[in-house]
Amino acid sequence: MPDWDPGEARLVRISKLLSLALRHDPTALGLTLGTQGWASVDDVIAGLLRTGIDVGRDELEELVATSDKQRFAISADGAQIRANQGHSIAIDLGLPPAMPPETLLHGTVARFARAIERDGLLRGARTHVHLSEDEATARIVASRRSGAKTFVEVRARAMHDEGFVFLRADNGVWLTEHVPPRFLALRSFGPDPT
Ligand code: HQG
Repeated sequence: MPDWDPGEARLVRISKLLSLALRHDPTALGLTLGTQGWASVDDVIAGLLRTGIDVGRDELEELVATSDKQRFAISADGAQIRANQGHSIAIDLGLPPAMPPETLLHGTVARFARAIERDGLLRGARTHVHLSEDEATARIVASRRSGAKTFVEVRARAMHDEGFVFLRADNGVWLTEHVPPRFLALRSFGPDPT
């Protein structure tokens, strides 16, 4: 028995390729993204096959349904797939502006804290700053990086009331273009409940 799970490794690999193609570089799977970031499921399956991964439609649908962060969505007619958030290419997801809760959180690492307090939260390479509704999710986002984890509390409702636009992606991630320093405060995570 291998000491890693070949099934899981395969799904992670597919998920990473989908993230790359549907958020950043459609040519990675030979795709063209249509309006609102949708790509044809048939094209995605053909693109994966060209990279040596033979995925059936059912398996792809299962991956989308069970993805831990609900990164992808399949259209109601089953013909199209898109990333719910995380894009660096300019995609209008067609989401309506939404009223955020009083506060939203952004998981990050302590080494960015000083720059964040100075410049606010910047979207970097992505189209938006990504914000979470709860501490558990912010902790998962922060854990993608090495070093001490920390999080930023954003006075989202106050920003909204001043005219900043917030979108809520289909997986519950909140998106906004920039969080100025006056709306944020650095916080420490409590003890990890897991
Ligand atoms: C940091 C993942 C210095 C910011 C997650 C973050 C999310 C600053 C990094 C989604 C800064 C950007 C996005 C400033 C922000 N100075 N550093 N002024 N402002 N930063 O990956 O939010 O797993 O682009 O704190 O779940 O970490 O890919 O953004 O550390 O939803 O599906 O700059 O990606 O989803 O990093 O993650 P990212 P993020 P997936």
